[in-house]
Amino acid sequence: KKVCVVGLGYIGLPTASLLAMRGFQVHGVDVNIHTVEGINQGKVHITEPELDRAVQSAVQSGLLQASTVPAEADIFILAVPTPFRENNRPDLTYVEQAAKAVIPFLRPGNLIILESTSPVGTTERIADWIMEAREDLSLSDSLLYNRIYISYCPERVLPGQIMHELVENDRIIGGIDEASTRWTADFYKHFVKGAILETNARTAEMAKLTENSFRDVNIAFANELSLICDHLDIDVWELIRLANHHPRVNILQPGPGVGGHCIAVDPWFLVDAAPEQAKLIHTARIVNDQKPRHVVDKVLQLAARLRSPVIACLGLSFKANIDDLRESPSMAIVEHLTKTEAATLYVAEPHIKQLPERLQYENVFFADAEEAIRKADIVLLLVNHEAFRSISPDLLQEKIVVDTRGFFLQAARVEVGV
Ligand code: SAJ
Repeated sequence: KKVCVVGLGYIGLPTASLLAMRGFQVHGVDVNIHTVEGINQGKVHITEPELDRAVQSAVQSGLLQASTVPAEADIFILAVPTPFRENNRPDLTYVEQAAKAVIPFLRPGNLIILESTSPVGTTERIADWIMEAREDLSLSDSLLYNRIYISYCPERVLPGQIMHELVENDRIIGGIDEASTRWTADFYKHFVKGAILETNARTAEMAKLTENSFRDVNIAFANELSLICDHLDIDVWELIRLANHHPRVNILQPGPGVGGHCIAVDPWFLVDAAPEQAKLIHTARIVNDQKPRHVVDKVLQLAARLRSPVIACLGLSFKANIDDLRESPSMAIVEHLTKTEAATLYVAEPHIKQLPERLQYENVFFADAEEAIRKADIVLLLVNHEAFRSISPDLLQEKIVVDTRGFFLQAARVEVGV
């Protein structure tokens, strides 16, 4: 069977290479010509463990090729981004463009699967777009000779563990009808070891939004606790560790805020769809979005007590052990501190090679972690990278430590644990 994967990003490219490794003929599509040319040479534009080897062997085997235009296939997978606009409303432009790009290539019997995180009702809209454009196709089982099948199957992989989770995670599949669900489930069984859970398209769409909102609300709870503890002079990390000994309590970890392209975005899709009902989810978003501001205020208060303060900022990525700086609260915090010109900053981020352009100011220097700490009065830990584990606790003596992740807790004299 031939599969056409539209969108060769964090989800599409791993999926395309995995399918090729399972023997499918895969035609990958991306609007970015550099991405396409790179992939055709076996090169990968994304940092993700094991992905480069998978793409290389898929391209070498001849089963994966990339292009800027779709081609005829049996199955089409749409894996494009669904960002949100300034007003917190979902932006379906890429999904619409991807769907409309494949419509001319559809033949009776084809299956279209949407994997992009999408507002409830998007899969049905794709069906409408197809029916508007192609009178020769139908969605009815009674017209089997020209029917096509459409499903939603949300991706659930965690950046940093994509190749593993793509195979091992359970998957939810919701078709626009039972025949679509069944065919999609049969297809995923070729490469997914986890359970395949069948439902309808709207429930599957809602499930994805629910999963990320669940995590956002729970992180907001932890972040709110960190604010309360700061106010009441209690160590939030010790508090959470103790509370989690209760058999039915499992509190997540506070941090500098919530980043990434999913958890800080998806809850807005629910708020947008049901503003009257989604009150808790909305508030959680606000709590998490305000956390970086709180960290900045805390650090500025401490810096104001010093003459020509120097701050070591440890970590820029949106979470541990990755190099992704997009939508990173740590990045936002450092950028803000930079602009206030209240201190000299030494920034350490072991996963990148140089200071990002946005931080290139006279008062900001790129350094390794230990050098940054040596130079600093205040040490601001933003990301719990494994690479920071080797930092000697002695270095932190006499420093003011603002540990947004509770990382140095055991090792240092932690003055503030925001
Ligand atoms: N974070 C905390 N405290 C925690 C856990 C996370 O502050 O206790 C922060 C992280 O530092 C990061 C943000 O939350 O800034 C999100 O990180 P994450 O590791 O929780 O999630 P993502 O965004 O990398 O991936 C999520 C996953 N969803 C869930 O765990 C429910 C992943 O499975 C999804 O596939 C992905 O979103 C997606 O694409 O939707």
